[in-house]
Amino acid sequence: MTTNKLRQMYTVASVTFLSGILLTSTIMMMIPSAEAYDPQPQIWFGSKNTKDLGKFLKYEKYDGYGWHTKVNVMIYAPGWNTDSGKYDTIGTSEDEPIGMIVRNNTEGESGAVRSLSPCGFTETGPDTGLFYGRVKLSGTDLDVNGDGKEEKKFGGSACSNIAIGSSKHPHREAAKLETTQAGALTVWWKYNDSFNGNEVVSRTAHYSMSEAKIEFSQEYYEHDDRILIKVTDKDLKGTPKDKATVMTRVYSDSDSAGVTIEFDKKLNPAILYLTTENESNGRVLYAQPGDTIYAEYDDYLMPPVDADGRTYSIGNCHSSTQCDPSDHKTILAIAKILR
Ligand SMILES: [Ca+2]
Ligand SMILES: [Ca+2]
Ligand SMILES: [Ca+2]
Repeated sequence: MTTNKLRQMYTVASVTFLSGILLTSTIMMMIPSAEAYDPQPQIWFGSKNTKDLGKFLKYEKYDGYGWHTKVNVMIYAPGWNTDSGKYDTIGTSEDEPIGMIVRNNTEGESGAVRSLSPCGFTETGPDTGLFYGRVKLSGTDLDVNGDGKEEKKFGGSACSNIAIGSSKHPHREAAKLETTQAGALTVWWKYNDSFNGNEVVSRTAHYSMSEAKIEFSQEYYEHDDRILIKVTDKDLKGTPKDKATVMTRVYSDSDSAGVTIEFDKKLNPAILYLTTENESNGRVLYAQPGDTIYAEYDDYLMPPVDADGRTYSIGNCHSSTQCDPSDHKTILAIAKILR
């Protein structure tokens, strides 16, 4: 055998040896330990309140939640379905807690960081291995409409810990956490507290106040048409009753003072009529044929930065009747009155 051939064989042998090591270590990594034999738990967030995983995952969502809304959380953990005949629970103990934390983007604001645990989840059915909980982002008391007075009944942070007995089922509300202008919610579950692993699954979603929209029902109106004005502000929708008065200022080229119209609690479209003869009053606006009409809404619940790059901060309340004004944006809709 020549020296050359020897060297070649040596090279081949070492490659085989090396790949042998790699293969062995790959296999070793793939062999599950006895206690982690079940599939690794997984966690998802979604905007749909459903216990059906397929439907839930169609509405999977981690961005664009409002400051005052609900986040649905699903945890897949077949190893914790210990009794196929009953609804099991997870995350209720100090050893294996489900915890939640909210971080707000502005330090020092009310509810800036809140961490809660343990918050229990229940199985979606007796034998599913899927566990479900709803998290309420509860907002915080603040002046939502710029009148200097605080709107109450927002806020509050609590875990509905099913282990210690709670009136609220986790499918309705596992926890609620206080939120402000924008930030993030993280839900985590420490599912293994054994000596060789602090194993945790977690997910994070981002939330923010958002810019409102205002629109007329049509671009052009005849003078005797019924006019509808709609305000869409996700930040006020679904808030408890009697929270805040939401108004729009409506005016025309012929009457720049115009009228102020109040929306109902559900923010249903407001109705407006036109007159060419009388002064503006109530829901009737003085306008001449050919005028442009205008509807304005002041949004005091703005995101930290709007689409144009302008920044907005939320004011603090020193008492319930003394609030620093928040930065606001005036949002405008226009329509044309035909001749
Ligand atoms: Ca079960
Ligand atoms: Ca107010
Ligand atoms: Ca808003």
